[in-house]
Amino acid sequence: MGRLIVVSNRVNPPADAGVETAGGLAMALAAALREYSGTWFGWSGETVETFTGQISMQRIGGVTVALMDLEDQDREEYYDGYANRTLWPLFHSRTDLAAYERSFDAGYQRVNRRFAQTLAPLIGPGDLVWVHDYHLIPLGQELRALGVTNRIGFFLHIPWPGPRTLTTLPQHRRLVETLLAYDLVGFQSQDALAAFGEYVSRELDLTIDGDEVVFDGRTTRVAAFPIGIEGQAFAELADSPVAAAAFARMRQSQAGRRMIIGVDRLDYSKGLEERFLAYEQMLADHPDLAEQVFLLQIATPSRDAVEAYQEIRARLDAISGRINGAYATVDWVPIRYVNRSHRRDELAGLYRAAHVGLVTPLRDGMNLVAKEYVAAQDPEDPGVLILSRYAGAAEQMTDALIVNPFSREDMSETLARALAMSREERRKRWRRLMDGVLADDVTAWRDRFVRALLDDRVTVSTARGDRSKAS
Ligand code: ADQ
Repeated sequence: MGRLIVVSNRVNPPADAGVETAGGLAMALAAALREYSGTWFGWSGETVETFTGQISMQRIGGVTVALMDLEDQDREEYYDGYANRTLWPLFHSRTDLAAYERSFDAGYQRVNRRFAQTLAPLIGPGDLVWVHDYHLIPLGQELRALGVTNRIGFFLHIPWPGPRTLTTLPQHRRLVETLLAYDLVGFQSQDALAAFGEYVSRELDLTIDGDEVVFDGRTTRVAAFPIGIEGQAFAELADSPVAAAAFARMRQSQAGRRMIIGVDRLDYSKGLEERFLAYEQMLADHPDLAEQVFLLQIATPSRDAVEAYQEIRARLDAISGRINGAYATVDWVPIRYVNRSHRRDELAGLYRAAHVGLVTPLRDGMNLVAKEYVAAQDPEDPGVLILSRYAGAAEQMTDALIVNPFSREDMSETLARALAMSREERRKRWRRLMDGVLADDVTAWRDRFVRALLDDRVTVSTARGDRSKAS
């Protein structure tokens, strides 16, 4: 094969010494690119007055990075607009927050065309193109329109909505048809794949035969490729000096109390409001637990330009303040709510110091925090993972305590159960979870996708216990 060209909205290769801060996805894609001597192409995050299509090439952490600038209007209509205010809420089943504006749609099409025009000259014979996420769904079709015949794959990091939800989008049909210009389309979960299948059958009158769907004379292969983390490396990070220091500092400040941890981007899909209220419910239902536990919620603000994010932030400030006001004593604060971002090794130490990992999104493509929490645990004395049934990760991580994030009662009772769980049961559950995190890691994910894109007829279904042979 030729080179691997990865395309995503933003490009985030780890710097050489970036082990502490770069995310698992960035590390894995960077590793893939090094192996295939590839290129990572995307938006620089910068804007210029008039789009030029000029590419700035750099080598960062052993990876070739190709960046282009966009215009202010592109940022508003394509990024803040169609990506963050239309597709993100819609694909997370929040039609109440989804804005359907014609200018957003036009901006989305324009920027995808700009990506295609700028990228096409970089693609050589035999190169594989791997496009990432909802910002760039039409990119494959735009490249085809420019005559690119290479194999092009697409991976969706977020959920696929149910057909009724998706049809609220005025351009739903066009959007899905553009997806069928790819050779391979990957989803995070069987649930997302099934929802996609339902849509194409209902709205396009197409059937997925095995893992193939034919549209307009072209065959697209569709499958679930659950993403993983660098399990082994993250476990090692939890043993690093920075992690050990964070762990020790935390344990000291805990004063014998048990800690529940939540780590999320500050986003309405993560169920933070419901989580705070369920924790409050637990304090009300189990007065014996007062002063025995506390919740550390780390929530890094994101997408501040979008109003819905300002609103959720204000609501969380208010709810955490109210709960702390109602329950705190002179030497105990029930919720420690932190808006800072943390180094990855520090985060690993904090995960390890927590008796319970509370991961309760209302909708989530996968959720990597659940996997990081497991990887960071002390094998001798691991904590308990509580996981939303609506996270893609719930399909694989069946040894977690699975909850309904919309039910305060369920979450409150599950928290009490987790806090009381015997060490024996914790170890048993953790071992099985950890085996999964190590086996289905980010390298396995990447290799499976790239092999499938090369049309190597190998295992593509990776839901645990469902390793069926394709074709
Ligand atoms: P996200 O919605 O960003 O990702 P998630 O999978 O949980 O959600 O990944 C978040 C990452 O950011 C984790 O690696 C976490 O450690 C890190 N992080 C969060 N808060 C942090 C903080 N305060 N400091 C430092 N690091 C922090 C999208 C989809 C997910 C999907 C991923 C990958 O929404 O469903 O799992 O992509 O495909």
